[in-house]
Amino acid sequence: MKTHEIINPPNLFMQNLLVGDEVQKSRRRLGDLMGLFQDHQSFELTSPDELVYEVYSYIPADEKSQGELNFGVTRLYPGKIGKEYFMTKGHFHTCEKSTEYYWGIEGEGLLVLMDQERNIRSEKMFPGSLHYIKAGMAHRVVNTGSTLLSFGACWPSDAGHNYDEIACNGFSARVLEINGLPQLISL
Ligand code: PAN
Ligand code: ZN
Repeated sequence: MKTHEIINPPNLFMQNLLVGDEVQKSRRRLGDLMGLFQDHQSFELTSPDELVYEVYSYIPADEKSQGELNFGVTRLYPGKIGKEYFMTKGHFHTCEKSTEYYWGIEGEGLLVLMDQERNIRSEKMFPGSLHYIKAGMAHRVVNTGSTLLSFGACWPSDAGHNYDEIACNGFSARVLEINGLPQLISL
């Protein structure tokens, strides 16, 4: 008879947050998001220090490793620039075959997806919503609520993030508050 060792896994995912020394943190403030929002005049009136979102990531393997997975939690704060809600930068994955899961933890918002032909679709996000992001789809999250929007993500370690395409050409639709309601408007 052989007794196997029972391992304690990293205790990182606590109360829907990622915490611990192995967790990488990044913050995006308004000053990091120049050019993202449509209304440049309103943007100029804001403080560049205002926090828009923070990303907590657990990246256990090298970015070039195949078959490995990363895990993250993003906390996107409520707010607007003019009529446009706070949102993540959004990106395509560099490896076009890479897929990803997002899931809603707290708050409400929209996941905006765009294919390479710039066709748009959007899914509501709420606690418990599950989103399978297919290969080749750019993805961005918009907080349409008045409270924090928190969501989880799981993506291949070798996916890579292509922000340039979105920085240059944007998404082909924006989420704006019109008559008090979020609307997805094609440009
Ligand atoms: C997520 C995103 C995170 C922040 O972990 O990186 O929500 O959004 P941006 O990267 O667009 O600023 C993910 O999609 N990883 O692949
Ligand atoms: Zn991604």
